[in-house]
Amino acid sequence: MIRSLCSFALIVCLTGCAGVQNALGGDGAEGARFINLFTVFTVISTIMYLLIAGALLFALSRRQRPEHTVENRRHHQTSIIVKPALVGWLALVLVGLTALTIASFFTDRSNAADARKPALLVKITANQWWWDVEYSPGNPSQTVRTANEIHLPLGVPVHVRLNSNDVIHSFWVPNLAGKQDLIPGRTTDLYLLARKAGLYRGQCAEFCGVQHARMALDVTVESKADFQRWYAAQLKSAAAPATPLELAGYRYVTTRECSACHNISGTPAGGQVAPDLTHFASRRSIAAGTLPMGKGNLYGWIADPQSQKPGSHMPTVGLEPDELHSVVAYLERLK
Ligand SMILES: [Cu+2]
Repeated sequence: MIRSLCSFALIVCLTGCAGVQNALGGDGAEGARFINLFTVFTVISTIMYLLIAGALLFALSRRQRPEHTVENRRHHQTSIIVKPALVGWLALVLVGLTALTIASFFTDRSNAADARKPALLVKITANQWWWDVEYSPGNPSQTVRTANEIHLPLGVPVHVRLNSNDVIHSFWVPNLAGKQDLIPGRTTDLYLLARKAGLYRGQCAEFCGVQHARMALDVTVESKADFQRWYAAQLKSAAAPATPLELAGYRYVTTRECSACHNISGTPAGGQVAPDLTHFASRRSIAAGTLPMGKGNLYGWIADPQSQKPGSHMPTVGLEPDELHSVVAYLERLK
């Protein structure tokens, strides 16, 4: 009952964090365990606080009584150390601290158990200000590369291997688990076990430059069958252009400035320093969560990325209107 009330009060207090980016969501195994631990800490700390406040008020109320002379108080001070109340209080503190230690220990143990048998390896490399994502099952022909999104199969333990290409970032999907830093030159690890299907939002949680706030990650947790379908689609090469306009866009994107930075599998575009665009239009957002995926936003982003995300490494190329139309048409084809 107390636990439910505390959880409810916290949720009401933190409604600003509700939804797809909610540290109290408990939609991942680790996240749920941390909420339980947080609840235990809150309840025990609250009880301790109320007891201390009560004892203080009690002492103050007695102090104001006229019969409590200085001499009487001295007598009380020397005798109080043997009073049962003090022994009881020390025992309560000991029990409280022991309970907190045990709860922390078992939470850590359970998290470590999840990490023993991961069924999937996802390599995530942070860049200013986007996420490079690679699914590496061990067989190069089965490797999938995408950007600014991850898909996770429901109930499957996933090993996320983290690196950074420039500065320190932090990977955080609040609904699923805690934060983990991405450090240049050093690999760090995180284990995710999603327990509820849905769409979530990850966010870089370490200030990493002027566009730190626009470094988000779309997370889709889906059934194993849906995940396999998505994975199979991602393994395919990019869709071929189907109309003259798309063909013009294909020619521009794969032979001009775009191809120097972006990779599109099955085409001459093989750049490796910007997000992979092979299935770009299947994603939910543009530029690491900066804009929702859609024709209007695509026009705005490609025509003038610096006005949407100042400081981004995506340059303003200066396309002619007909070039812009064709590039947008081709990119929309990359489902
Ligand atoms: Cu960052």
